[in-house]
Amino acid sequence: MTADARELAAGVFEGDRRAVARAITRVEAEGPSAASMVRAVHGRTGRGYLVGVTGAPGVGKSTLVDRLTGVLRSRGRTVGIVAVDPSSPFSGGAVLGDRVRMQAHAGDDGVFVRSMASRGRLGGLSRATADAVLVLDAAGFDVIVIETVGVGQAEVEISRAADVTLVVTMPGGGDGVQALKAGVMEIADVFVVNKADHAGADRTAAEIEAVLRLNEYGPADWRPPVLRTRASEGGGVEEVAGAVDRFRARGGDGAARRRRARVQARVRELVSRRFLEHAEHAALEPGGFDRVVDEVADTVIDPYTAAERILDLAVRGAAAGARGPGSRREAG
Ligand SMILES: Nc1nc2c(ncn2[C@@H]2O[C@H](COP(=O)(O)OP(=O)(O)OP(=O)(O)O)[C@@H](O)[C@H]2O)c(=O)[nH]1
Ligand SMILES: [Mg+2]
Repeated sequence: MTADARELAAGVFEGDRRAVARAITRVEAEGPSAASMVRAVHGRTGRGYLVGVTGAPGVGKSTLVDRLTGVLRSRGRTVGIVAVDPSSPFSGGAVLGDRVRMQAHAGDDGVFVRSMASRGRLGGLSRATADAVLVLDAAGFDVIVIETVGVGQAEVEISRAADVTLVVTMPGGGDGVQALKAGVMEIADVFVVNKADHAGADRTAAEIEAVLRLNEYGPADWRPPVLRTRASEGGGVEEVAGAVDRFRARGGDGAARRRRARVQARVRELVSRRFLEHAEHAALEPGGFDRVVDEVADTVIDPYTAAERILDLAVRGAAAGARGPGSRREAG
């Protein structure tokens, strides 16, 4: 951990907004400074409650998050928000839109909003988002909201990583349930049918209820409620906050298990990434990885043999590195 990161972390622990912003910028970047930053703050994490909000573009997630933030603030809770700006062409203006909406909380030290762009770097997005959440957690925010568009697997994964997941939809075209992408239905702890001022909200809610009756989604001790909101006026948002509280307050070890699954997934992901980096760039001689790939492309060897060979070389290289310095690149 660098002295630099430690100093920044001290600012984060005090809730210094500039330090929080700079720390998030660090974790957004790929490379050793992100790891160093996380190392510096991680001991202070684990207290914030993580609320994932996902749904198709334009259903009103940001509007809902804004209103929910208002409700939480009125109860004295502080709120950190990470909004993942999708690479989807539907939502080009999301970042600006979020900023404008969040003006309602401008000047409120109890609210911190950060937008992250997913464009062109889906691979590192979930890591960067998870690390930004850790920074906000270490800064002492009571609730941390993660808004993602439920379009890609990475975005869905990000929401799944929360303590509670809200799936937002809206009435439309009589295909409310079809509009929920496969994989999104399963992760919802709370369903929100927003834009309930539009026609068809009751029908959409009924369709979701019907699907829920036929399937065993989510934790065994919890039946996901289907709530209707009019986020632009704040209608129904108190009920959403209430559902989150009830989910949080329920007994059992569900919350601990989810948390454990979350950190397990993170550690696994980091190990795979690091291992691949090591195999590609450090364990084999320069160009070695590409040469193995060439052999597969030329059908000299098959992909399984290639993987075995690389694994073998990488593990042997790592073992040699563990015995003495100099034979392997230092990991960040
Ligand atoms: N009629 C109606 N419009 C709403 C409601 N909630 C949000 N909107 C509008 O729907 C539009 C999209 O709202 P956003 O909150 O930006 O939706 P989003 O899901 O965050 O959108 P992306 O982040 O771009 O995916 C905006 O014009 C909102 O004003 C509602 O309850 N009723
Ligand atoms: Mg939004």
